[in-house]
Amino acid sequence: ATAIHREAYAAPAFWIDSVDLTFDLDPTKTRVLNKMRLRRNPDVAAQPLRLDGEELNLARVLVNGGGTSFKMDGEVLVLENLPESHDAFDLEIFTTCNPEKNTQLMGLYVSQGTFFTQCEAEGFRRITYFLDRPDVMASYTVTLRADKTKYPVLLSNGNLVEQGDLEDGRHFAKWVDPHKKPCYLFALVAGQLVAREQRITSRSGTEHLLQVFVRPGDLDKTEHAMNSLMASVAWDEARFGLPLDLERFMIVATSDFNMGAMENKGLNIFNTKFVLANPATATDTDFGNIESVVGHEYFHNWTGNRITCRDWFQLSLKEGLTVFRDQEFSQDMAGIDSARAVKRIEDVRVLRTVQFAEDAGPMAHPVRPDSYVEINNFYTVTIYEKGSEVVRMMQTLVATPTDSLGRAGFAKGMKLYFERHDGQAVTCDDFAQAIADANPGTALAEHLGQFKRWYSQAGTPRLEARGLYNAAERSYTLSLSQTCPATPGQSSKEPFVIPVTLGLLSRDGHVLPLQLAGSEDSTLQRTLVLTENVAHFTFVNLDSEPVPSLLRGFSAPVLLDDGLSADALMCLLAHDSDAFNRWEAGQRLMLQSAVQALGSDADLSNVQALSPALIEALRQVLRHPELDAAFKELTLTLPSENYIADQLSLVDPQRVHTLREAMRLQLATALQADWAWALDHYRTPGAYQSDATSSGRRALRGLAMTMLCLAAVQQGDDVLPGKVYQLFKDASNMTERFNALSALVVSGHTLAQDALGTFHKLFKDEALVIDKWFALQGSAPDRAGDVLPRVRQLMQHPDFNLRNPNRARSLIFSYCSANPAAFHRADAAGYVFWSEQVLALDAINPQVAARLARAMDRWSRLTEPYRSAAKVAIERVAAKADLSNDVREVVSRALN
Ligand code: BAL
Ligand code: ZN
Repeated sequence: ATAIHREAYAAPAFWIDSVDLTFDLDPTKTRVLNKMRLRRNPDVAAQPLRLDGEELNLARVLVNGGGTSFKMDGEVLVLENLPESHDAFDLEIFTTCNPEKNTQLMGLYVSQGTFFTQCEAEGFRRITYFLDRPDVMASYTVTLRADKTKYPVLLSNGNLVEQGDLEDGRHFAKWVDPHKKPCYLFALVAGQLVAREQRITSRSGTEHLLQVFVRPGDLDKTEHAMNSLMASVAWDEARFGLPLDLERFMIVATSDFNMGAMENKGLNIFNTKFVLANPATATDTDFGNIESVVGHEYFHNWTGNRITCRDWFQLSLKEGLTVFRDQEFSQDMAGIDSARAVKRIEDVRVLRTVQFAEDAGPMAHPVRPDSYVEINNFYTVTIYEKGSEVVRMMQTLVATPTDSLGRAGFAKGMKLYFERHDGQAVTCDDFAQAIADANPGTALAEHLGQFKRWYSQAGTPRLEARGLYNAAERSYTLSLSQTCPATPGQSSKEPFVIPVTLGLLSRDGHVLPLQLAGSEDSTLQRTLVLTENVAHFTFVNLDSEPVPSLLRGFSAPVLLDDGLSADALMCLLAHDSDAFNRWEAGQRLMLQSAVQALGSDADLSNVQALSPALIEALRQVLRHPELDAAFKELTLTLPSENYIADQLSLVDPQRVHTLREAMRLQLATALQADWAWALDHYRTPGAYQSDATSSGRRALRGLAMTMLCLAAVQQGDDVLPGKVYQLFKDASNMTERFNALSALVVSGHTLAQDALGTFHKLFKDEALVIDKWFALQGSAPDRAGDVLPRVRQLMQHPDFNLRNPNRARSLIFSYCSANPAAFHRADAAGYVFWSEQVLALDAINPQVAARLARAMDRWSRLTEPYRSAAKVAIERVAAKADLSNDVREVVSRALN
């Protein structure tokens, strides 16, 4: 397969103005009649029409109603003898396809007897021949015909304009989408579904119908998704003035889906995981995820659908922006400031553990990549989460004295973006230009050209900060410098524009005013903008040496090295008014303890890596009368094994695991009485509520249960685990039940097996809960090398199904990607398992296989014997002749 390059972009030689599609839906042979109206693009030299297609059976091609000659170039349909004039002409193509055989879940497929589609990025070509590229935007009319008993519900994009019965027990529905769209936003659904419906009136007074379609029996799990959808509609209108532009907005859930969800115009298709929830089956995390994914897909209606991407290199134009919007939405929904901070911490934790690792590995790529082999491989945390950080920095950089967060300026920029580009397919440059042009005189406008390096340069910049206090001058000079490591294809980097939001504290924790030398203004917090490799900022009128609180709220996606002492970090942990940095201080202290212990020759299983002072500081947080439970849970959770490993140049996963387990046990036993207090103090009596405060209480109780079980197992005490087992059995909601189950499994108590059996019996008909059951076992601590045999055994379980992406992810990915010490075995058996599963999945679903392939991204930093064994396993996959482009690209990059 050859790489596609961003620089090679050329406008299409033809435009498609309208498409009229008729589907005769049949699981094994669906007939698709595609009538298009096309015209030559006058700006492009005359050339043949080349239509993309994949796994289609072509029956007929007519031009203006008559036969025409055509040829095939691979799977591309080439038409050379088209009318030469620039007038529009009709092209009719008749094809068939086999949805039941479509295990890739791209294009038209069948899931549990219902037809679904997935077209982004290049799935429409598996439905009909087309110019399958996002800059070709057409009007769609869609007629669906199918057996009325088997497929009573027939849905497509836009508005239902006609429906009725046909002969032989069949019926039809005709849909017209009033908005032009690229084909990746096309969707159809046909099957036995029921809907929760809600009529709403927008701020401007227009009426809309909202529908959430699910399988019969799942209706009692749709209330939260509907509430989230209504909240999303209201939020986008209130915050950005963006209303719902359709009479009807539909969400349909399917249990077979490659991604989380898909923003097809007016007909979002969702993985059930992000729709179905009730207190008995879904955790607080599920409730939160549903709110954010429903928001995300809905917000795409403007950022993605009304304005779309010119080409797939611009993917972050819609994804980074829409993630930013869904993160802001979730923060606004959380309400109180402390809950907003918790959401921010959670988002940053994902960015730093997953995206920073991507930036440091073989798949590193810029937010706007320069080339790809398979676009499906580029739906990454870099495009999404780092892309969101780039948008967030733009907001920060358009701040003014009267709009300190930049929200008003950013909203102005969005308005200009829509004024300029509504209905168009554009680039990341167009977006950045609009935000900057709407905010003249701001840092973004001043540095726009340089700022856009965040789009073009891969890698995580390192920001070094050092402060020097001058007692005689009562001044403090902060020196900031930046570097960025080389990434594949980019050996040297130019400096980035880095917004550094900071505050200063006195050693005893008081807020100090910030006054830059030469300025009269004094504030409690400000944002410095670093544009050079090195810059110095001097603050005056300081009576003592301050403790700097840098990069507040994680104001830029960089690795910060501030050289702060443990004492200074203790001060921030106890006093910082910025909740993010308060949490970060605790994480840094734990990380420092871990790195120090790993660098020593100590027996890691018995090492007391956390200092008494740090334990005491963490106790103060846990017992704090004012801090929220959610914040406490985050602060008392150790950095993950993967994140600890990321700080090391050479990684021995077993040593990292042993050390983190020892640290956790230390925290469990040293604070045992405090954990018992927390478990009791944070009960949430009464009916289940999914709000931030209640969820936080449950999260902290969950951590307390795990810590108490760990301590109990160590001490040979069965009473406490018995109590947790009782909590498991008596729980009135899934969060509490799963937390209790997880505490037993994680601590390795003998009651765990019994609890797992009970859990399966209770929820055997709830697919999403059974996914949790598999995932918990795949990610369980490996005490005797028994996790892999257990995973292999679970693959034989009647409930396991490799074809279902959720199930494959729950067991196989949990083991390979989220359980490093069980996966990196000295006997290489984990790697053998990985290579077998990548190959098995590749034959079914290359997209899912390529995701699993990435579990080996960090192989070259492993110590021996892991490193060599990992390489052998990757080479074994790479040696397979008929590998998909998806997997081939990942393993080739890993070996390069
Ligand atoms: N566009 C693919 C799914 C999503 O990001 O919403
Ligand atoms: Zn998206």
